[in-house]
Amino acid sequence: MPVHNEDIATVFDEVADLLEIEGDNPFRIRAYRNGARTLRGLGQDVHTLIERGEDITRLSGIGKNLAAKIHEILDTKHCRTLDKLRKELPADLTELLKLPGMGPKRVHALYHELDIHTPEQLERAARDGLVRHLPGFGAKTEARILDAIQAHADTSRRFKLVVAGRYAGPLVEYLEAIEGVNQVELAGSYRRARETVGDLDVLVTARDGHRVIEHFVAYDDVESILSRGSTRATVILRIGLQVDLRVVPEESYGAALYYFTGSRAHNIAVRRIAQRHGLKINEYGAFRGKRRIAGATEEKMFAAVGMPWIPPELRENRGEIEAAHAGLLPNLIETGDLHGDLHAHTSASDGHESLRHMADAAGAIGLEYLAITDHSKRLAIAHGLDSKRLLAQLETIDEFNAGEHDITLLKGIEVDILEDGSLDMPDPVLSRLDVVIGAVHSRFGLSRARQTQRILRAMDNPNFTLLAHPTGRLIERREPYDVDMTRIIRHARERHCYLELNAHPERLDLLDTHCQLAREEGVLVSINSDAHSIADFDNLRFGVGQARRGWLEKKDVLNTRPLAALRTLLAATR
Ligand code: DGT
Ligand code: CA
Ligand code: CA
Repeated sequence: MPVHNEDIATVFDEVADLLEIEGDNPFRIRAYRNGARTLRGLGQDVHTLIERGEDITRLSGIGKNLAAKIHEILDTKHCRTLDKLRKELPADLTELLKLPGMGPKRVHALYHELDIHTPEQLERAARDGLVRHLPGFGAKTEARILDAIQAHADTSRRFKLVVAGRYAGPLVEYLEAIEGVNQVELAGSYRRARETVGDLDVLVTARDGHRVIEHFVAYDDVESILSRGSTRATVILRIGLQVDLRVVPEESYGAALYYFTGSRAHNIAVRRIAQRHGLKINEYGAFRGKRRIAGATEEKMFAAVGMPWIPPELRENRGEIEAAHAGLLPNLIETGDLHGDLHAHTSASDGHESLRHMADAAGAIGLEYLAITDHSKRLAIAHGLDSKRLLAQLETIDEFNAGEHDITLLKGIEVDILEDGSLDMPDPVLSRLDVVIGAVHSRFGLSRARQTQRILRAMDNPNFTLLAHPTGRLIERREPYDVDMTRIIRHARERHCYLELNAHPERLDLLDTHCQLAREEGVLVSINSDAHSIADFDNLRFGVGQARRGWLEKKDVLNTRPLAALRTLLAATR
């Protein structure tokens, strides 16, 4: 079982949380948090670096102490510091941290002043009006806590698709290696490529269910077993991710895969249609009376209800059933359709690699072109470029393109859209670029009217090509800013500019429903990696997954065009 950066970062976060609850030294706490952030931002697993003989104390935020902890976790899969802290503090305290608005500081106060360590105790104390008197609290906070406890009862943690994938991949390999196992397939929201998953649903075909379940619950990464039977089991992995496993016979494979892929809304709508045909469908097959008329493949299941196979990403009951009946299903884009990438950073701003390395890496995965789009100067924390530094970069790009390479670099910038809608770079400089990506990085809290106006104005600049990460949301971390996306999409059509689908797994922004809208309005979408490191080019496949959820075909996506055709489209924005 490989240990991933995410595993180690999770340990460091928990250590930091528990130290803060104990009231430990702030520098020590911050060191763990910085270490976790560094690990999450690394392009590759830290054990790979170590195997290559690299000195990890050279990574920012990783000193001798944390490096030793990393080695300890890699070698023993344990962290003694964390084990000790967990023994010192009541186990439920971390449950309190999961409540929105409840940081370690507040948990510290609740624990030390009121001896509260479970959500139930907190609820009681809040109802009794005891919480408002604590330092850093108040009557409003107390009311919010009560709301949060109630809301928390019916929503639990979801995992980003990329994170779930890191645990799903090795688990599938493990299951495939079990004797007697034929197929192993991930179903559920993971197969539909939703941006987050609540749990993993794994389907296995095998004769001997017992044997598969025995092996499954013995998997090294299983922390606890919630249930186990002869054909199904549910476990929780150490990272906290739940996995549902079902074992079905070969002849029900298609039916079970269809049923457990969902979504629920899609399944219910199709089941209704089946009933009209006098059929019953469940996870074992499609039945007319007692006779099974389909079940071995998904295609046959769909055929039984008079439909062609529908790609999993569309199964949300958002029009796919009607489209299937009418023969109007989209021919969805695939990763291989992409010819280039229009958004990447270098070490000139906040990227980790030189321009040359980024270009070579993009060429190596078969891209025909790559736009270099570092930040503009307003984004000071990202070391954004002013005109002078940008002009120097343009010369480097000319030199690169004059050499013998498989890939062509395009000149670009990710320019800040300022609060009044102007762009953070003079027009004469922008006019020399191939790609001008406008981005909102500040004042997320503007009113809907002002935020929308700000973006429309930016699009009015004739140099503006592409709107970066259009809603600004960070999955599970930051809500989208409030804008009128319909107006923005229509304005993009009028101004002949384009929208980005930012493929960074924390963003996946455009949202799927906005992709659908862009397609209906005839506005092209560019699926961009927003790469800050070489490994980030892998983001593109998540972007394609999201685009497929948004019904996009090859023709709807700007960067499926070969370079010559792309240049024509980029010029059309001016
Ligand atoms: P998640 O895990 O919250 O990200 O979302 P899903 O879609 O993976 O949902 P999950 O894991 O609860 O169930 C997986 C699929 O199994 C779901 O999409 C549809 C199917 N399914 C589960 N329970 C039912 C049910 O009671 N009725 C129907 N029609 N389908 C169900
Ligand atoms: Ca699921
Ligand atoms: Ca499930």
